[in-house]
Amino acid sequence: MLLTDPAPAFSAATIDPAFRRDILDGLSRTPKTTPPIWFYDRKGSELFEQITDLPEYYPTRTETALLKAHGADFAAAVGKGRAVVEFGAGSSRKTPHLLRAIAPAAYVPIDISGDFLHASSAELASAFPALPVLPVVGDFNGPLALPSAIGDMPRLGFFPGSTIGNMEPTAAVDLLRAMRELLGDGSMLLIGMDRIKDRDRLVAAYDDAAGVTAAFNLNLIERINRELEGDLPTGSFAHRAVWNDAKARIEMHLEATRPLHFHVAGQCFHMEAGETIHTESSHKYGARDGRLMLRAGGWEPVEEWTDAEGLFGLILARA
Ligand code: AVJ
Repeated sequence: MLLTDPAPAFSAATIDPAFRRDILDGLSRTPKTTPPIWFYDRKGSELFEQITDLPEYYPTRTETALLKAHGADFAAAVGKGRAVVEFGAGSSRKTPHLLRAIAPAAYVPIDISGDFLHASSAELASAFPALPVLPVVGDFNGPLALPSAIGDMPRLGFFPGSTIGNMEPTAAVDLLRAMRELLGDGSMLLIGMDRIKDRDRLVAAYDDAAGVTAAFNLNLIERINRELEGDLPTGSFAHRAVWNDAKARIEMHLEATRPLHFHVAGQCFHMEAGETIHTESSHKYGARDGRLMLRAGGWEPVEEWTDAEGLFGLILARA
């Protein structure tokens, strides 16, 4: 059964002040950097879904295979009757495998993209008619409240996709601590973390032949133009994906292909030819790095699963 929240705070017609602030701040910095959460408007969320089906983008299919293969392990380790709280639920396509395995008492998907969240929650609720589905529209990087309907059920946080990799290590540890606070004593966390691997394989996953990731990156410019009265010349930006070995991360940039002058929300900006807007970092982890980061964030690793090639890790931890 689907039990929904009040309507999202901002309709398409109003300027979201947080989006405005983040973009103006980010474009005023040197180098220019924008937070990746703003990729996920409706079109961005749909493009991300397309990314997950690309032959080059191994994380989703590898993690989904792990979730399918280890259901009995999860059930044994977490028990029944938990409230599953998913951070950044998106389309929730991986979630049915987990829900089928552990028979939870409630499911709380949290996502920043409200219309997308409600559509996928409705779908999930019809696939699991007896399960209370309680979507929360919000940014899990800020303060959040869990629905009161889950009462004092023990919680299992679910944070798949290596979304944690979008964060700088300090912010990632802060987020893990905040999750520990939110979920409470006795909670557990199942988290996906993408592994360090061959550089060419990593770069290809973020610069696919079909150009879907390029469209996903460039959609940010279209969104700024549409929602923040911008006049950025979409055709004068190129998608770049680079491996930063010192920081063990893939970076996505939007590179100005000529000198540019443009406006956003009444402010003027300038870019040199070749200058970039750094739009996303996707950190990758060595075989035991994830466990160390979890411990720094207040979680004790219980078990870790990986595929035969060691492409992706799924770690279960307890509070
Ligand atoms: C959803 C943040 C895990 O970093 O791999 C995919 C986003 N960006 N292709 C990732 C993304 C470009 C994705 N995360």
